[in-house]
Amino acid sequence: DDERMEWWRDSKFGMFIHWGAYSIIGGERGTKIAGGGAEWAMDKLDYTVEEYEKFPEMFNPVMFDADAWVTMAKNAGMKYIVLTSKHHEGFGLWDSKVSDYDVIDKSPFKRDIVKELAEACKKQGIKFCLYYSIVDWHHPQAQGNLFPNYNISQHDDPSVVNPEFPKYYENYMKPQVGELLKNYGDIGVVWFDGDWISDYTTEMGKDLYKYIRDIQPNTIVNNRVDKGRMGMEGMNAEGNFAGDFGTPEQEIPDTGIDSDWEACMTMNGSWGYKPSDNNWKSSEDLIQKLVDIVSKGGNFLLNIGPDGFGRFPAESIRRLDAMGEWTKKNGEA
Ligand code: FUL
Repeated sequence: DDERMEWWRDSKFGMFIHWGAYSIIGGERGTKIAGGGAEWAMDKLDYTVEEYEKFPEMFNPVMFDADAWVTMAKNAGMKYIVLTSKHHEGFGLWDSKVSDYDVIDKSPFKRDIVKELAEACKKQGIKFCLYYSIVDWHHPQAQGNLFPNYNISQHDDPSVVNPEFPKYYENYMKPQVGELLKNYGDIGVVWFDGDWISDYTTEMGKDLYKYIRDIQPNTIVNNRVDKGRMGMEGMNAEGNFAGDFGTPEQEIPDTGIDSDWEACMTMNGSWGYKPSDNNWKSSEDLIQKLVDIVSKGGNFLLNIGPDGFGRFPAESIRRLDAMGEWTKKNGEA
């Protein structure tokens, strides 16, 4: 297992990319601005499934340039990229055969984004990884038992279980994860999220972990494949099934953790594109965080939220440049 984890441990620094139909919305609806992450727009701005579908239908990021994205990551000193293949909104950025709710079937763009980014990563010699959300606000079997009037907050309530969820797991989620592992070359990491919904079980997590490793024996899987990761808890302590590494979010753990971990963080306060959020961390702050994390034995997964056209925000590009200058001067992270 040490051998399987080696490239990841050596990498130290990676790029998270949150991109989807929510990148068009930017966290705004009329006079309302969503609090927190703009990738939660569907939930926070109270869109029904039907209303929300118009965003995938207009998703046409004509300025998307996979090679340019990968070059920006590389120049910053990053060694891997984690793309949201499907976030909680349920819209897939690849050509899925088990769903029409994807960029090929639903959007005018009709380009397989996962494929383009996978190829650009391979060409430029950086590891390609995928995020996949267990939570799916679009799929009727994954929405809690109140569909179509779902209420996401009820997903924290263990008494609100959708009896159909196992079907979503078997016939939709698992096949989708299978597609991502079979059709796009080597996948460095599968980064799950949304383990907290009550319908999802540890048994499913174990099954999923095995399924992935059977298809690609070297793929690394984060701890959210299991239930119950919370902040600093949920690290993959010995004997606990919790994937291959811990995922502290927006925080840096104290020293003394002997399992593998990766701190993920935003540059402003949102994962998805959110022009109203100008609360950017300074480049100095981000460099300091990188040093802090690496000195404690972790990896740093730093997020970019491209806009609906496929551009990285200028503020993000400036910070990537600054971090690149620093990593070049001070050797690899
Ligand atoms: C969280 C999600 O709900 C956020 O939207 C984001 O993707 C973050 C990395 O994980 O649990």
